[in-house]
Amino acid sequence: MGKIRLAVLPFTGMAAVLSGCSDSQPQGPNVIIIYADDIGYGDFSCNGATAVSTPNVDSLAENGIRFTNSHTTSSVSTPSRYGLLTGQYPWRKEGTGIAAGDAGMIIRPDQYTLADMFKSAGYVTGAVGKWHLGLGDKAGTQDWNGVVTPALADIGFDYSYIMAATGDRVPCVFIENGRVVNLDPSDPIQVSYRKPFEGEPLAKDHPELLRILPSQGHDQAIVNGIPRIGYMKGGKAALWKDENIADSITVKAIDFISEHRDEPFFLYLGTNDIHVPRVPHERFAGKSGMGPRGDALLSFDETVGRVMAALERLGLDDNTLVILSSDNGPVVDDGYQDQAWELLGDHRPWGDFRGGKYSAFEAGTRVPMIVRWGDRFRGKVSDALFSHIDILASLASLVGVEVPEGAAPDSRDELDILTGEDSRGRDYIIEQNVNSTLSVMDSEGWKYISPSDAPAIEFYTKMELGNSPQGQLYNVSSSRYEKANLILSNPEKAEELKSVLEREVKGSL
Ligand code: NG6
Ligand code: CA
Repeated sequence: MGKIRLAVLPFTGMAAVLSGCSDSQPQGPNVIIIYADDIGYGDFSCNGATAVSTPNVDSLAENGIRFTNSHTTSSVSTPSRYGLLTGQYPWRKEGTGIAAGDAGMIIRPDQYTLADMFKSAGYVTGAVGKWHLGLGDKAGTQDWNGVVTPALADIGFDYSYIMAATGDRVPCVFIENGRVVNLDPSDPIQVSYRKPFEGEPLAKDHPELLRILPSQGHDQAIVNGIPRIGYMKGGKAALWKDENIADSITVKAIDFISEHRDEPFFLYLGTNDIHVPRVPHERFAGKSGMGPRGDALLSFDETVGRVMAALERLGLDDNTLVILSSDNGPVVDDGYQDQAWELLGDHRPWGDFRGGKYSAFEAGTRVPMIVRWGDRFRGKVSDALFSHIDILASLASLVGVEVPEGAAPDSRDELDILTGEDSRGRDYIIEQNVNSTLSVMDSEGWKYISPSDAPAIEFYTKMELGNSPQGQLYNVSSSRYEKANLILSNPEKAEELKSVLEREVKGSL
């Protein structure tokens, strides 16, 4: 269990915090989670990238703690975000796989969330950017032309400005507090994941209408000349322009911060960068020399710089805890012909690790993570084993909230890891790949991957999924690249980890 280290926390009302009395007077810093999409461990220059430069992320790292052993719960977005926001492992709950753009709300209003936790501490809460956890009661029943409900307000967010799912899934619009932004009532929106709309050209039949061709899937609706997943019609004035998505998200995030500068706030900022389709603004197009994937990294870096500059301008930088991380590991070609492989050169988005997005191998879930809180942690590097599942309970500890019985069942208070004081970290973490193969890793880097008959490699993305009909054992500390399966030479370790996993699946440890 993490303990609050009084020395680093500038609380004024410590007694109230320690007694768990938190409703009346909010304590603790503002908190911003910048959650990147599909950015890999090796994508930032502070983590060793040389082909691309991310100065704003690097500066965050120099002034904070750079974590080398931090993991998402899952190697794709929806389950990973579910784990972060609820503190429950996504594999415990049905329907947490990659969500369609018309999926119903996966986190139900009665479920406790990270936003609820902050609200109970008296914070104003906001979510800006990528959502991808469903909206409305049931799939396909959302009123895109009225108010979409239930929505984020029902799970603890006072304010939201979001993309329903991903850049490559319809509806291609922003939704602010449940209403589609800029919607012209005389041009209503229709959305379907079942059947096309009459009169709407489809990407699969009209390649001549496309600015970017799909490499896999992405052959349904055409929006802004870009092929998408799902069908939509209407809502022309409301459609986002892909080039401007990063700016819209950044501006709304900064507006939220500025509006709430005088009260404690929590902001969940999910960037669209660097998910496909990668269509960066002209400020970045062609600038990385690595094609759209590299350009999107520059765009992400700028978002980080603008948010940090805003905090400084508003005098909030010393009292705001910023956590920067990513929802899953990297992917190169993720379904569009954007020359990502051709232009990758020597860049290794996965760092020294094997696999990537979708994978049970390390690069699927081992993501970059930086924590900055003013100058408190300046220049630290932490190799402690950490999982995003613990962010909820750790931040609850930070702001003095007692998580209600039964809520966030898998989340533990590991604030000591987040503040850099515990350099060893968790005993074990549990991870999940795209087909729900579970792995367990301990603080010495021993990692066991459960047997699975699912494919070993995803054909189109060329991603190794880490599946094998035999159990796998690696030591990621001695050899970061999971190559030699050690299960036969060290069956005891494999058994130990397997039983940890079995116990965790049954309940919690
Ligand atoms: C896949 C999509 C991929 C991406 C992913 C979700 C195809 C062929 N591939 O199904 O492009 O959208 O889902 O990514 O459609 S995530 O980061 O949001 O989990
Ligand atoms: Ca993702």
